[in-house]
Order: sequence, then C-alpha cells, then structure tokens
Amino acid sequence: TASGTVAAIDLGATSGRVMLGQIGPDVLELEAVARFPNGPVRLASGLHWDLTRLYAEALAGLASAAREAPDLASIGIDSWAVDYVLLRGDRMLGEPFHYRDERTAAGIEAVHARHPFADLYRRNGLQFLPFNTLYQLAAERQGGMLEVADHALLIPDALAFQLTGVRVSELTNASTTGLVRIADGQWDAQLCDDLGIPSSLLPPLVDPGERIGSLRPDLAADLGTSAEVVAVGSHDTASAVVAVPMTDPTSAAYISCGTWGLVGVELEHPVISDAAREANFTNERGVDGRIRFLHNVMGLWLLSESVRQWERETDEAIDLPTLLGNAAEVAAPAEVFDAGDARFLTPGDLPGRIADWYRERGMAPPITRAAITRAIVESLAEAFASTVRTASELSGQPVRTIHLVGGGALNRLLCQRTADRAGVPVLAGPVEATALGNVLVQARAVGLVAGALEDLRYRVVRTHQPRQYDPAPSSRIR
Ligand code: LFR
Repeated sequence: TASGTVAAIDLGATSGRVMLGQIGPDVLELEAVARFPNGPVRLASGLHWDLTRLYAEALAGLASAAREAPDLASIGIDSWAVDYVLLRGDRMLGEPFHYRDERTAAGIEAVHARHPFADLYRRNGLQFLPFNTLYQLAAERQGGMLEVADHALLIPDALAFQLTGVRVSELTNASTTGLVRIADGQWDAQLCDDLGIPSSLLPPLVDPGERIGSLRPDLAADLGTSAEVVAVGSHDTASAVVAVPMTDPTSAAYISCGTWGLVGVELEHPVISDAAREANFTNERGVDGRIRFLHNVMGLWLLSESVRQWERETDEAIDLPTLLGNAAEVAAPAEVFDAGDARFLTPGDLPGRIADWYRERGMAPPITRAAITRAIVESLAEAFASTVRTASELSGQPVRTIHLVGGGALNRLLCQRTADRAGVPVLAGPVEATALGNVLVQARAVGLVAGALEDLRYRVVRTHQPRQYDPAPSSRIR
C-alpha cells in the first residue's frame, strides 16, 4: 500500500481542530495544524453556533495543512450531529441554532401529535433526544423559516458546501435527523410530508467514502492545493467508532467520551424492539453499513460546564488535572446522581442543579469542588457501566471489554471507576479517535488503504496501544 497525507476537519462542541493525517504501510499519525475553541453564542434569537468563524478557522487550518503537505490528497469534515443551516440559494439564513437551545418544545409537541414516539421509533430507530433535527425543523416551520429556505444542510455538509459549492447529505449524520428510514437508509418523504417539512430541503444522500467535490477554484488557488473534499463518517461519533481498536466487535462495547458519552455496541442490523425503545437506545448508521446501537449519556459536559460555572464565579482559571487529582483523594458519594436527568442539558449553573438533585431526595449534596467533581465522575462511570449492560442485554451481544475513546480516555479516575462499576476491563484510547476515523475513511477513498472496516481498525490497533484499566477485585457493583 501507498503513503500519503489527508486533512481532517473535526469540530467538537467545545473545540475544533484541523489534523494532518499521515498514512503509510505502518504509519497512522496525526498532527494538529490548527486548534480553536468552540461554544454557544447567545443571540437575541437564542443559542447559536458561530459557524462563520468555525469556517474561517478551518480555512486557516487547511492553509497550514496545504503548506506542510503540498501533495495533500483530500479533505474530510466531521462534527457533532443534528444541527443544520438553512440556505436560500447560496446564502445562509443566519447562524445555525445550537442543539442546547430551548426552542424545540413546541416542535416536539407538533411532531408527536402526528407521529407518537413509538411510531417514529419504528420508522427511524432513533432514541428520543429533544433536539433531534425533526423537532428543530418542526419548530422552524412554526417560525415561518421553512417557507424562505430551499435547503437544509447539516454542519459538516454546510462546510463542505462552502468549500465546494456542492450540496449533499452524508448518511451517518443524516441518520441522526429522524428523517431517514431505518429500513432502507433513504429520506422518509412521507414523514416529511406529514410534518410539513418540505423534502426538497434535503439534498441527495452520500455514503462515507464518496467524493463530494473539488475545492471552489478561488479557494484552491488561495490554499495552494487541489485536494478533493471526500465524505467521511461526518457524524463525529461515526468517525470515532471507525477508530475504536476493537479486534472483535462482537464481544466489545465502546464509549466515545467527549462532551457526550456515546455508549453502545456495533451491530450488523438495527434493534428496534419495544425494550430498546423503552431504554431509549438509538440505531444510528455507521460507516460501511454498520449500526451504532447506543445511548447518549451526558458525558464530560457535566464537568466542563461545572468548571465554567466556577470560573464565572471566581474569575480564575481552573486546572483540570489538579481538580481531578483532588477528586481522586476525596470519598465517592454514598449515592450517585442520575447523569441522564434532562435538567442537566442546558448551559448555566450545573453544580447548583446537582445540589438540587440531592436535596430534592433529602440527601446532603457534595459541597467542595473536589467532592462535586468526584460525584460527577462516579455518576458518569455508573451511567456508562449500566448503559453498557443494557446495550449487551438488548442486543444479545456479550461484552468482554469496554473501549473508551475520545478526550475522556485522558481521565484516569473516570476510566478506572468505569471498569470498577462495570466489572469489565476498560481499554482507554485513542484520544483522537474521531480524527483518526475521519483520516482512515479518506485514506481508503483516495486509495492509500484498502479493505473492510476491520482492516481500517486494524491500522489503529497496530499503531495506537490503549491503556488498560482492570476492575478492582472487590468493587464490582451490580
Ligand atoms: C457527539 C454528538 C452525539 C450527538 C450530539 C449532538 O459529539 O455528535 O453523537 O448526539 O453530539 O449532536
């Protein structure tokens, strides 16, 4: 096989990066050529993303990438799911809403009045999340925006459009909208009609690995590259799952742990049983036709939003490693709180809401920052462990190891406590699984790597040794 270089644009809810990916027979290396912060911006209309700035940052990163790698073969883009930009012609109709914006309640009501959740689940196989795209679009409809727009593009597709002028909808991310049929992976035009969402808003679906287009000529000249834009698993979680170093996906679970903790297993076929629906498990599409059977656990958001609150209160920067070190020294709370409680979804005073959770149950809340941090870690670890158990029960698939990838793999206390509470070894890393998955799918598309998903994964197994956390013998909690 050949050697070459591709660029991955990977946008997370708290930061984005542009990575150069070097691929060779025994090489799979990432180099960050740009890193930039991301976060919500509160406008008069609600909580938004500053997509224009993210695009500018991505372009600057691509310029560095092209300077360093004049032979750059391709560019792939991934981000968080569900959010979208409305366009009229080439023009963006404002910055996209952030999924944590609270406007969707009316959208949920309107959708469920036509299609109760159980009916939706049979059609799209998706867990209920209040911000799924179909609820957001139903809310836009009530605001009259859908009459003005002629296209809706998910975030990575919107950036690909800015780079190429081509409008597509990449399937792994499209599968999070609620508007793709679980049965055949096509847009559900009937559902769109029922909900008053014009299906003409939705561009043609493409699979990961398909070419999207060449850079706009002015950009190609500015950036000094003729790299093509290629569809990857543009849902960040789909890219992350590509790079989970599972040697046997039929006996392992994964946790993709960043802002969210996406906890589940990889399957060949969806599970849309009543039990799966009641457990609120989702069937999102993965690369190469796999199903990501998983549940959203709140994730490191609980920690980062708490840290933000403390920083707001004291105007002092908090050092995360120190905070986690202190958390490891204090006792675990007698009771974990329910990390999945919907009250924790929105930005603001998280420590206050955690304290409320305990007080409402007549329990003393953790008081110090170390104790609150410990409570968060323990509650996440418990949610991770129990969600792994549920994934295994619902899918009938045994779980002998848990792979934890993403930023959470750096959090030793979280990895250890997840292993303890699950009673199964946790293999932590790679931290940059999402960017690696993005790079690998591009590498295959441009002919640098050949083979099935397992062959791509095997490249990660060979180059990125995970750190193993064994469950403490006495700590198995059932
Ligand atoms: C993770 C993620 C999750 C999705 C959430 C919101 O970054 O993409 O998979 O449920 O963000 O889009």
